[in-house]
Amino acid sequence: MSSELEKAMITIVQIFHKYSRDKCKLKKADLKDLINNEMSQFIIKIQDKDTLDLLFTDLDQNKDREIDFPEFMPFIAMVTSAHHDLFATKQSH
Ligand SMILES: [Ca+2]
Repeated sequence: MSSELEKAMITIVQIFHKYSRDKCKLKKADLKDLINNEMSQFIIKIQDKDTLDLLFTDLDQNKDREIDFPEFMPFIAMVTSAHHDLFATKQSH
């Protein structure tokens, strides 16, 4: 039986594949859907195109206009880290 952390890791993989489908890569619209549907509590919904373009360009390390899983993970790490900072701030008060 998987631990809570392992379940969380499996969920990340499953969510990535839900949006990347068979090609295992996220196009810009897929990334937007993933963020807006699955991360709306942690980050503000992406409304404008400029924000999405900036984020997408930042994550797309090899510039093939798609986000593969290794390119996606730093984004998860970044958002999780931001959540940790918020959590740590709340704990210290
Ligand atoms: Ca890429």
